[in-house]
Amino acid sequence: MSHEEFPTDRPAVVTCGLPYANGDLHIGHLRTYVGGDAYARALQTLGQETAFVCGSDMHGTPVAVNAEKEGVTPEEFALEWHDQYAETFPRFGVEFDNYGHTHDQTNTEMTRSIVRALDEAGLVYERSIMVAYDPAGDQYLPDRYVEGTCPYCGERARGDECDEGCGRHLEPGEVERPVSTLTGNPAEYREREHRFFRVSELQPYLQAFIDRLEGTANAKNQPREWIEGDLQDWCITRDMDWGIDYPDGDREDLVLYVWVDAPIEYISSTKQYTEDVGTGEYDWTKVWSPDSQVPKGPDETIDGGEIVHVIGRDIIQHHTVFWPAMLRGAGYAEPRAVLASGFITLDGAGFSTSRDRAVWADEYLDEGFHPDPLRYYLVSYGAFQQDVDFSWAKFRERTNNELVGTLGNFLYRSLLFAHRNYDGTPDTDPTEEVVDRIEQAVEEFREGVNEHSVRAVARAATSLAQFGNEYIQREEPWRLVDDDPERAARVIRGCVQIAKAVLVLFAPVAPGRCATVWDRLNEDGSLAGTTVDDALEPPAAEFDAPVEPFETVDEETVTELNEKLKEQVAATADAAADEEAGAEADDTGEESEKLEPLVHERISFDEFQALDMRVGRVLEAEGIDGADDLARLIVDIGLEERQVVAGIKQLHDLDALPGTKVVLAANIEKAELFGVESDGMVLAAGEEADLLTTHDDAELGERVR
Ligand code: B3M
Ligand code: ZN
Repeated sequence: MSHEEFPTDRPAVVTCGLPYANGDLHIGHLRTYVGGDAYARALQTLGQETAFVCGSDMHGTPVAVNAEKEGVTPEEFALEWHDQYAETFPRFGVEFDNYGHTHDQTNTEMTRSIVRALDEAGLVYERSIMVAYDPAGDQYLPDRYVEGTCPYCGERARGDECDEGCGRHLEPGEVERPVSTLTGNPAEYREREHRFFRVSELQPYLQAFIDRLEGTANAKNQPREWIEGDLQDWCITRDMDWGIDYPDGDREDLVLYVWVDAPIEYISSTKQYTEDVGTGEYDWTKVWSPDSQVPKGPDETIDGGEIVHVIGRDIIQHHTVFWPAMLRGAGYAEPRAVLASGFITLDGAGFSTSRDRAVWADEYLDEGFHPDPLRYYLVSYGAFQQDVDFSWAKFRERTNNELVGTLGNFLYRSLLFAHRNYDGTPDTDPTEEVVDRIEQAVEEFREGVNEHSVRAVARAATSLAQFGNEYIQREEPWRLVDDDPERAARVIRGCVQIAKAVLVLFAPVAPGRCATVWDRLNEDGSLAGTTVDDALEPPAAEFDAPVEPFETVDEETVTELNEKLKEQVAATADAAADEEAGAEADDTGEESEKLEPLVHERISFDEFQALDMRVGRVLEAEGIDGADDLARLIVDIGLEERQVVAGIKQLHDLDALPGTKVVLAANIEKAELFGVESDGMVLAAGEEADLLTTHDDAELGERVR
């Protein structure tokens, strides 16, 4: 790795977080893949030697749990999804140089050799820990087989991840009040011997590493809290059958934790790429520097290529703490940059695969849309690390205004004018103003890549097209052709050059449509092989009539698609209700598996009275930055106003909340979540956080008994 500006003379690899091979992809999933693809293409456009790799994540409980539901083996289940992903990505222009999977031989061997190396370096030890166990199901409950309460923030959490609260990785045994997701019964903790990776020993290294790391601000800043705090060792084994066996038959009863072998696929996939194209073309060892001597000083690095990881922001800790620790411990080069994307909401609320509240990847294409407008939306709507909302109305607005109105309009009108009046490029030079403006766009593109911003890369091209429109409008070549033909030719010569540059610079974002326009220009090579240097190379003297690169989306389509989404969600809700009704009819008097069991321990009336609950009214509601689910509310409880934090960000329309009457537990201990003090708790029922209210005219501040 270097910290030189891109392009450098080392090979680069761009990777994307591996999708779990466990279900359909929706357009929310595509953000990191499209972002990674656009970034890898932009590096290549700068002339940087780059491989773009990924693979399916086949192991772990996310796959095992879903396979079990379908009644098939995890291997069959995961391979089927793997094949589907391998087909789907290219349909969105996401073209990996290699797309492997974590269960293949390359990754199995690579994983074992890395774990062995960590072991040999004295970084692995065994210790006894408490792991969740389901006595009714008679099995251990790793990761997603158990749920409970996060010990750090008090939110509901999965066994290995506080997915609804603070986002931390949780170690086995950490989740409080564990419940088995298999049977719904409370789980017990039992003692087991597991293997641990001494991450704590690498603390000085990780501190130096995080100072060097480039990428989005969230990836550089969030890990400090973990690295500089009490860095815990990491349990790298699980009580499961599905996964990569612990090497050398050492612990036959355990497999490696999925987060050990998953990132190693980044290396394996790069290696497979080299095996495919040969070391002369791309050498994975120059990137990852396997089996290097580990330097002593934390500031000394292992020499390697430019490794860039593109991920979702929920897996920052894995990529900036555990992964670099594994690489260092085993003697591999470290990542140069981590780009962590924000999440995507749909019409202001979260995607929900179980409720079919999603725009599925296939569905988008089946509607007849080209992938490029979606790529543009995903790349340019917000900064990469920001959360972004998708709606069909906004999709239409951006497609029509920016892609059709600015880019498409400029490319089509200028190239058509050139073709009709000059059969192609007029035989003269562009003005200095035009050349300078193209150079400026190339510079903005280069800066965008070096700032790890795909959005800035997109903007370099769109603002150049905007300039093109202004230029042609100002110069009015259609008037000049008769009055001042020489000047008209120069203007159009400039426009063709701008169009060529726009295509080169916009291709990372919209590779398909840009290539279609490019192919009409009679250029020698393909657009994918061009670099920024080609932006100022003279265009071909003759070329064909252009095609319109982008199509407008009409209003009726948006209305239809919104209706369809509503129907989809309602149909799934009806099906779920039918299923529930059926289950109730079959009910033999046992408690429903979906409901938490009743608490049998009784409390006294006095204890109940100790809880001070008041009628309140929401005055303000806003999402808390950086927290997926939390919102900050100001609630008027008659006697005073209270600020409270509630886990309702994804479940309610926050803008519509002010004015709503709620019930607030007023004497609960204060807490601080994401730096926001919570002074009280609003009461809500169930997973959807149905807010409790009063139905007559109870006044603000009245007590609830
Ligand atoms: N398979 C998916 C996720 O947690 C997980 C990523 C692995 S990246 C090495 O987003
Ligand atoms: Zn938490």
